[in-house]
Amino acid sequence: MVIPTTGLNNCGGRCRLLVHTENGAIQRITGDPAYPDLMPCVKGLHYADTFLSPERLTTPLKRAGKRGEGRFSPISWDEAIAIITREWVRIRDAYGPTARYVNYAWGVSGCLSGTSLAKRLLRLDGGHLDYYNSYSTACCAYTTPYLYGTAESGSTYDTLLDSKLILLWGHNPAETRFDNLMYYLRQARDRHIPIVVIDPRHNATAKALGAEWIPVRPSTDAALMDGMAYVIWSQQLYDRAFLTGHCQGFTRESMPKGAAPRQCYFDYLAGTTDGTPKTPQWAERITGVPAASIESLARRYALAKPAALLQGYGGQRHANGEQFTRGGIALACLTGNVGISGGWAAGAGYCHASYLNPKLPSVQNPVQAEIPCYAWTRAVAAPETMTPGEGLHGAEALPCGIKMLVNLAGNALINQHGDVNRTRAILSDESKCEFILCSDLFLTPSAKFADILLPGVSLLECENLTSPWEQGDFLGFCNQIVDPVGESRFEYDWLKEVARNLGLYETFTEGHDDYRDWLRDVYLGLRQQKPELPDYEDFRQAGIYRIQRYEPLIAFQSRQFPTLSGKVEIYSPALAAMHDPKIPPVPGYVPANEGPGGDPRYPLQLIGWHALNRCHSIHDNNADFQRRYPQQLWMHPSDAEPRGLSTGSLAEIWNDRGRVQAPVLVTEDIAPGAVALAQGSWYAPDKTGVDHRGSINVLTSLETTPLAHGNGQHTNLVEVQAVTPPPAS
Ligand SMILES: Nc1nc2c(c(=O)[nH]1)N[C@H]1C(S)=C(S)[C@@H](COP(=O)(O)OP(=O)(O)OC[C@H]3O[C@@H](n4cnc5c(=O)[nH]c(N)nc54)[C@H](O)[C@@H]3O)O[C@H]1N2
Ligand SMILES: Nc1nc2c(c(=O)[nH]1)N[C@H]1C(S)=C(S)[C@@H](COP(=O)(O)OP(=O)(O)OC[C@H]3O[C@@H](n4cnc5c(=O)[nH]c(N)nc54)[C@H](O)[C@@H]3O)O[C@H]1N2
Ligand SMILES: [Mo]
Repeated sequence: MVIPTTGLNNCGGRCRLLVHTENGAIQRITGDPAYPDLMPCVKGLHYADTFLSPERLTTPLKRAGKRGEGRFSPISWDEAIAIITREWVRIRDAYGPTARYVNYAWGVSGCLSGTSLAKRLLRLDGGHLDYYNSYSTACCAYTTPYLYGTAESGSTYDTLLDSKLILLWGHNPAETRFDNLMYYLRQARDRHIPIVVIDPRHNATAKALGAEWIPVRPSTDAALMDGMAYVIWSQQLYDRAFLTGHCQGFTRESMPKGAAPRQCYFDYLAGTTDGTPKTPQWAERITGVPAASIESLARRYALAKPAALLQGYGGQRHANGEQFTRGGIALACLTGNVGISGGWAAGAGYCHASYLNPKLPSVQNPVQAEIPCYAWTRAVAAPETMTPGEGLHGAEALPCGIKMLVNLAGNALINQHGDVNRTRAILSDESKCEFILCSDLFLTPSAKFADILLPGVSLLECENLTSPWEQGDFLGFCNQIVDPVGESRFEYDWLKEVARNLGLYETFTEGHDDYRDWLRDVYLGLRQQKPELPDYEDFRQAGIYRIQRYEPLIAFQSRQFPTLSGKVEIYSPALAAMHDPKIPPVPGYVPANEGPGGDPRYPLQLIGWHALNRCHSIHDNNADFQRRYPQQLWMHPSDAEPRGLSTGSLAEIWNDRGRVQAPVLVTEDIAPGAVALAQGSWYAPDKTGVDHRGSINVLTSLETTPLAHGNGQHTNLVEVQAVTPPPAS
């Protein structure tokens, strides 16, 4: 039998999968040539190996040792549900609903997820502290609206085929996917559209497309953008009509009332007020990109109209990620590449064209307070410091700290969050957070910190509705292929029992005893909006529905910008009013604390990236993948040689926050002074606390970014040295 289904993890795509079974057992998973833009990568092809492994959790577990030790005793579902209900109510009554928090977790990125269901139940029961932002796009999604009035600055990727030059800036879709972006980039390459990749690493996309690579020092992109803008301004290559017609603050004449004319972007470039012209030579000293390359790139970008500058999220997951976003938008506007096919407006680049978002009816949260998602550890450890200035929304202060953490299908309690050693200390203190509830497939580094750990079902064991990761023209269906492993349960099936104990069964389920009934009703609701959708049974069998009459969408084609001024706010009065030197009124480079040269003890800049072989931490325990894709520290020969390191040497990488070990890959594919470890490998400390899997978050910082209060997890200073092998015994 061949059963069609779709991926459900947060991996940058929702691939079309064909699961081949014999007598109910999975033989293999393949792609479907009928959907060439939705072909799976190595992860999708190996879901059965990863998810149906003998390491699966099979029963509910209750913590037996100290929190975080990873010792548990099996308990029955009834017992687990009774404990959950008791803690849920106890914490609500003792501390109020704001003490309950559902952590960022995207292991299940479909219509029904444990996370969205738990929030639903908490809201029906008095509410919970919520979060805003994401670990993905904190800086770009928060900052883009200051300039454009919206984060929807992306067009559909098919429009890239009208480009004459494509810049991929901190973007690596050959590994991160971004829906069907590579499908169009490959076509662009075949049409000889030049493509340039700007990244500290010669990334897989540059290699796959044979693109030009411009290595840049991490966290310095905004200086490179300034240098390019300087060339375009001083050589008068800019689009005067777009600038004067649609933008505020490039020139003195277009400054808003009340702002000093010399605060404009061109004066910043000229160095009128700070005495530093942002010349390519200036930018070279900061970024490591030769001035001649900067000038050439600027000229090519300004002259090749239309040209597309796409920003990935890698450049903004930095301590000064807001400025990366603003600099990209400034260049797109400067060259008039906004609102035209083949151009690209830069910034967050969201594009929800033709998008059908299958969702449960929403329930208002009685609690107004929201924290930035990256600040949850602060809300546990030092809630009194969580103020509006620190990003608290909807309240002046928190009435108390987080006392109950619900973490369902997520590994961001430990592995995906920053500063693992600090986070571990916070979570280990049972007087702070009193109850931690997790549901996962495996005993992950986060799951080890659970008080109650529940076995979830994988995407092969349940149904769900899916939609594109970010943009696309289809609705997908996740079909159940095999029975749940052991006693594992889909989150709905125990949450509805907690609801029953709370006297909320009817309101929680609205008559849907089976979660599949919700899926059907959500689908039928969408069908009312889009009557072209097929009958539900036909849709399930097909596993996908492609929307008819799909139109390419070009962001800002109408040249309307939903800002206060109606113009693109290159000069932002709202940001100017903050008087924060880290968020200047116009775009521009702001050095990161842990930028190049920031600390003589730690001369190397460490970045992470999302590698093909994992979806965040998922698949890291797949033994076959471990052999095929070893975790390695990328290092330039000029940094490796003086440290006596060669490919295969075991290195220790450290800073004040911790130590990790990983084998080295000496390569010219990374900028000198930068080192890189793929994010997501499972934190594996020894007794002294040194991690042995190259788990990058041991080294990352919990510091939040100045405007968005986001995660700068790619900004880290470290030192590296060879680990002397232990003497042979
Ligand atoms: N295989 C795989 N794909 C994924 C995911 C996954 O875990 N695995 N996760 C998905 C999710 S949830 C997200 S949010 C996205 C993430 O998408 P991104 O955030 O775009 O992915 P990253 O790999 O972190 O960064 C993209 C590139 O930016 C580069 N980079 C890092 N620092 C800098 C810098 O300072 N300047 C510049 N110019 N470049 C820099 C990295 O080397 C990398 O090649 O990916 C999605 N796709
Ligand atoms: N240093 C650094 N840290 C990062 C990033 C980075 O670039 N650098 N990227 C950040 C980004 S963009 C993101 S989105 C976050 C991701 O953070 P998370 O969403 O927490 O990451 P995942 O590793 O995808 O966690 C998913 C968990 O769900 C489990 N799981 C998978 N399928 C199922 C299922 O069907 N049911 C249940 N119950 N469990 C399931 C998996 O075993 C896994 O433990 O990480 C962030 N962390
Ligand atoms: Mo993400």
